[in-house]
Amino acid sequence: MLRKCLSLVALSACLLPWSAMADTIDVHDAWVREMPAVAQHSAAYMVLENNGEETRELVGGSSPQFGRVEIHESVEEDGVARMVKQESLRIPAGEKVVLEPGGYHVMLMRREVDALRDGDYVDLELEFDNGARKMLRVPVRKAEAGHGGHHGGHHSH
Ligand SMILES: [Cu+2]
Repeated sequence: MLRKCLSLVALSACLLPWSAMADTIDVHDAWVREMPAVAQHSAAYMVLENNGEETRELVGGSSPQFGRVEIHESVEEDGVARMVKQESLRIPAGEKVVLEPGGYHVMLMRREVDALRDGDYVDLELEFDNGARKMLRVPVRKAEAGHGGHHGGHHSH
């Protein structure tokens, strides 16, 4: 039984009853930026809300559609936008952290499927510091006009 369990899910999920794993993070308004056909990377945005009584940290993620998932923050230095990888993202108890264009985002790297279009979905698993994992089915959308951002690259129109 244990061996079978190990092969299916992470160790932490096997050893803790599901009640103890009850995660206190709610995800709202998640979306993935539509990518140009040639792009290998995109980003997921969302609001993470901590309804628990302890600070939680988002420590990573994975997606079957991408080779690598990282937590990034977009920063601007001397007028140049760039992204800084974060080891984790703190979500204090009772607070919300907003991941949005120009700020924090879940970076989706090395696309392994066909181009993702408005209306498609990205399966994204988020990992937290207490071992909790959260599976999300995140819709792909065109970036809103006016949200310039730096992920989209050059548009042809
Ligand atoms: Cu990024």
